[in-house]
Amino acid sequence: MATIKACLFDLDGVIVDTAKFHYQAWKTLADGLNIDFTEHDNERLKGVSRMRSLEIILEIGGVTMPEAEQVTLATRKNEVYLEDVQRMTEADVLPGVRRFLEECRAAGLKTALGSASKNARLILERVQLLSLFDAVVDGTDVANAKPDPEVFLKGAEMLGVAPEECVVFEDAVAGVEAARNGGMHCIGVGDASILSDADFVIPGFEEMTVARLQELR
Ligand code: B16
Ligand code: MG
Repeated sequence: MATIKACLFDLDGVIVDTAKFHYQAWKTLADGLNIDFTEHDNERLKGVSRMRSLEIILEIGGVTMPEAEQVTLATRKNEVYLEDVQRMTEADVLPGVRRFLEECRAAGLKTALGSASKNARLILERVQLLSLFDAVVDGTDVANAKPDPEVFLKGAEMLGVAPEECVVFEDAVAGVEAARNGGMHCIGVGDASILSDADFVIPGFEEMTVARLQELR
């Protein structure tokens, strides 16, 4: 049985569903450029950085533009996205997440957030979860995106816990790979057929308990 001392969480798709807000904001931008950007295309942006997301959309539309213009567009998209984030409340936390975080802390486990989003702290504040995390590593703290393990290794280091004593909760394939590349355990959140590299997959946190961490080998 594995010894687990810390739980590390991805943000979008695990703690909150911000993907729908990202999609709406990118869709507005794509419409303005006459690029046909679908919800199916949006799957490719999950866990990916803001600038890389824009590159993917421009690739879909076969559009090229100078980098300075790309920065302007990405900034504008973020302003639109933040209008939705500002409206977020405690009610936007996905079912069971707050209870599981509280259970982790009561059991003496450390908790950290590991997200590609530069808005991660703001979102945690909006949904009133910031105080339940011992460490937050976000898109402003790392140079290498998932599947590079940097975001999770930094989190483990801040917690003072060895990678093999950490379990990562992830909804994206690149995030599961990042956990694996960092030598960590991983519990997938979502579809088991997609997250096949995880130790096991849960549909969400409603049935998740600290006792279930004993299933990790
Ligand atoms: P921002 P995660 C990721 O969050 C999202 O999944 C991804 O769609 C987004 O592009 C990225 O954050 C950057 O977000 O524009 O707020 O910096 O899943 O790593 O928590
Ligand atoms: Mg995610």
